[in-house]
Amino acid sequence: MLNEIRNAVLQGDLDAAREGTERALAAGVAPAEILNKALILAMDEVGQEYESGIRFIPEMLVSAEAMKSAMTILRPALTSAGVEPRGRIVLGTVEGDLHDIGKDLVGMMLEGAGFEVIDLGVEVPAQRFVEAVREHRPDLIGMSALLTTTMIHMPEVIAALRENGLRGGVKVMVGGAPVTEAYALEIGADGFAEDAAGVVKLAVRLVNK
Ligand code: B1M
Repeated sequence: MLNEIRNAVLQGDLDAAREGTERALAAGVAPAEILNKALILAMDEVGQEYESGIRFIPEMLVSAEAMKSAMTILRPALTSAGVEPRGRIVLGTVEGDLHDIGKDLVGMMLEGAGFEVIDLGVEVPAQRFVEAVREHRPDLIGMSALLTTTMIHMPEVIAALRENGLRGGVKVMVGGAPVTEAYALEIGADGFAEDAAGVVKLAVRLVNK
């Protein structure tokens, strides 16, 4: 049964992923088993295949959608079983920037890896990140920027967190096409990831630090 769900996610079959999850829950399989041994396992494979060039972005997106479809069934069961997420992440595309395809993919992969993702959407001003950190107390924040003219808002968010005494309690990840490792270092972020597979590894590393 777990293998069926895993295959459904790998193949990007939304109905099979959801129905397989329903069947497994009805048969008494523990929600955490379904999450760890089918869904997260499949998304790990998706990430590895993307890194090796076997899978491309559209295929990664359909698998992430299948994972999301299964999660609509699994999430209430996980909550009532008291399964803790791996960590909580506030995610958004920075001020002035409305590109959200990459950010959404990053969010889906993080959810697929067992993180709780609070997605603030696009064109998110620094103050909104600050409010979200106050409200949700995340372990991490993730900022995405696709424009050279908007990535400059990333250090503003970091400065605003610092000014509000919140920087110490949250790790900051940045990414997006124009963003580099060197830029992340320069602005005092805690990490940079090039793509959605890399961001999962980064998030796991940062929450375990
Ligand atoms: Co725009 N756009 N766009 N655009 N657009 C780019 C980014 C551009 C490179 C195109 C070009 O000129 N060749 C260029 C930027 C140039 C620059 O600044 N260097 C550009 C421009 C100029 C603009 C406008 C200014 C155009 C105009 O109006 N004159 C305008 C700006 C609007 C605004 O934001 N205020 C604009 C508008 C748009 C559309 C609305 C038409 C549309 C966006 C639709 C949407 O997102 N809902 C759009 C699109 C689609 C693109 C391109 C073609 C594709 C972007 C994309 O979705 N890629 C893009 C050119 C290109 O990249 N080939 C372009 C697929 C996506 C999966 O990849 O977003 O890179 P990506 O995300 C990756 C990684 O970057 C990384 O992981 C993701 C998955 O692997 N990543 C992270 C992303 N966020 C991360 C966060 C992390 C870690 C990793 O940690 C938190």
